[in-house]
Amino acid sequence: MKKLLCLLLVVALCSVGVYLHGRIAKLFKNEVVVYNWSDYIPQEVLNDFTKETGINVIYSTYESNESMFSKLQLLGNGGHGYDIVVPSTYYISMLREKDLIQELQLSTISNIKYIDKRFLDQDYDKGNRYSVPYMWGALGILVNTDYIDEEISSWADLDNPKYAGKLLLSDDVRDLFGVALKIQGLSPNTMEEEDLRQAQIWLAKLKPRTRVFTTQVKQPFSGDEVHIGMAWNGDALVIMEEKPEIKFVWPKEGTLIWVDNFVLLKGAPNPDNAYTFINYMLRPDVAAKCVQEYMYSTPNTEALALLPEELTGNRVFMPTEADLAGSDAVLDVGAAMRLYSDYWEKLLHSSTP
Ligand code: N2P
Repeated sequence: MKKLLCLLLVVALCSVGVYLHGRIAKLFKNEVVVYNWSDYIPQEVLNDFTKETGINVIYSTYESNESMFSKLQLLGNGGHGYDIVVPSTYYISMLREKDLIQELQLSTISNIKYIDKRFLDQDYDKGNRYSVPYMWGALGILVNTDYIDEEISSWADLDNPKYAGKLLLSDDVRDLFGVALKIQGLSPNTMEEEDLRQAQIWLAKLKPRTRVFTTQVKQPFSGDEVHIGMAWNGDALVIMEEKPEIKFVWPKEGTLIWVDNFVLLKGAPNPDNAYTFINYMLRPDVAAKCVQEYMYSTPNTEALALLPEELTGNRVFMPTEADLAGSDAVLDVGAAMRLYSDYWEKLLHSSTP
């Protein structure tokens, strides 16, 4: 009997020990949980951040605003466990409406002073109450001149039966439909169903010739799986370094421009660490490192000053006003976003003619 009591006591003490260990570990867990676009922050930058601050970065990635948004909606404030996400401007108000993000204490993000005023206090987030810009870029046409002789200058040039099986189109819904709307003279921020129907007709014509719908363009282009297609300028520059026969074109109709931003989620488990992280990412040397790796442009003026002229003078990286003439910023279309998703689904499931 005595033996049994002793054994029970030992078991009880062990359980309490395990329980306390778990609680204490949780209490002292020093981390920040970041959910970001893939290929957007170099691992070295994350490691340096941990070295400097002692804060571990729990990092995971997504491929589109839509997948990030639906995941957050699905998990809700209580369940996502993330501190920071990096939506494009037009998703900031959508996240706000769903009550998924919280106001920032801008005083804790002192490095916001390095951000170009032209990127601050914009209509989509007056006073930057919820967001701080990270990087910006735009869509253009990537062409492998080893295979394609035609002069490419317009989005309409993608519509050529010669490119069947070698064409890549973006699966970023707003970019894809934005292009299809633009070449018909319609607004890429339209909220009209009829406009989207028109856009979808053009895309349905291209669909059977399309090798792949993706924003992950590096692999298909570097493996010569595709010869022409839509690509963001940063990815284009990375590919062109490896394959000089590939050229990037700013289409004459203009393009779609996006800016991605750090936001703090409601229910963020580590808000203080999140502020430290955002402030770190805005440090000019850190922002410059991110640019050098992924070749997207930065709104951080001090970071731009640290970059080589060879890059900042490159029009793929830093398009001129003329390159971007006729371009549009992608804007929040409110409830009409549903139409874009519906027509995208229709396009995906339409049978080929
Ligand atoms: C880089 C992320 C691009 C972000 N892969 C497009 N908004």
